[in-house]
Amino acid sequence: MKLLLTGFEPFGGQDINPSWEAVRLLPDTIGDHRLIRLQVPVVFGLAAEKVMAAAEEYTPDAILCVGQAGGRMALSPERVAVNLRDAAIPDNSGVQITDEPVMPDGPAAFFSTLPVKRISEAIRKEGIPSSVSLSAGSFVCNDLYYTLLARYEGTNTRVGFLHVPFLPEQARNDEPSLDLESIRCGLLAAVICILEER
Ligand code: PCA
Repeated sequence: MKLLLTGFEPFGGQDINPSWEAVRLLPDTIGDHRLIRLQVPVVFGLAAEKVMAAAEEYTPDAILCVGQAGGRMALSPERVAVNLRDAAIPDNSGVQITDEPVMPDGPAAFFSTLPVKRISEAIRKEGIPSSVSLSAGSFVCNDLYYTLLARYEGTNTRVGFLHVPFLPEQARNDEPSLDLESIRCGLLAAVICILEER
């Protein structure tokens, strides 16, 4: 099985993004399985273009995108992507999009085609905090997730999204965070769960 695993570049004035830091620590292979890792720009539209181009090249069986969700305490598989671009901050191209659809003629939402509850359980079994999240928000993570779910709907390519907390060095005041080793360990558990689904 081939799994395309993506993480984001830093955004919002930060100089690190735990999603890419964790993705880059995973190996290229697990048993007979291949992991293709890709860093993705935090730019509306462009993020999905880059991931779809890589997916055309590598024809993965599944795509797991990982993103930072500051303020969360747990690794959270996302159940739903919504047809909405509504950003509280500019993306990395400097543009702040509000109240627009991802796809003008698309459905309101798509559900994950990876098993969010089983992935969350697999992470918790490693002793890492995890809970299923209903929505990936309305910024670039959701934009990427929605576009991929639309593109691969009805195909054999399954698509999921995992949000991860801040690293300790990113958290201000009493914001929650998780160390990189725990995030890496939880992500690995999620990946193994996806690989073993087949
Ligand atoms: N998190 C943002 C975009 C990039 C990232 O890592 C989000 O949740 O939309």
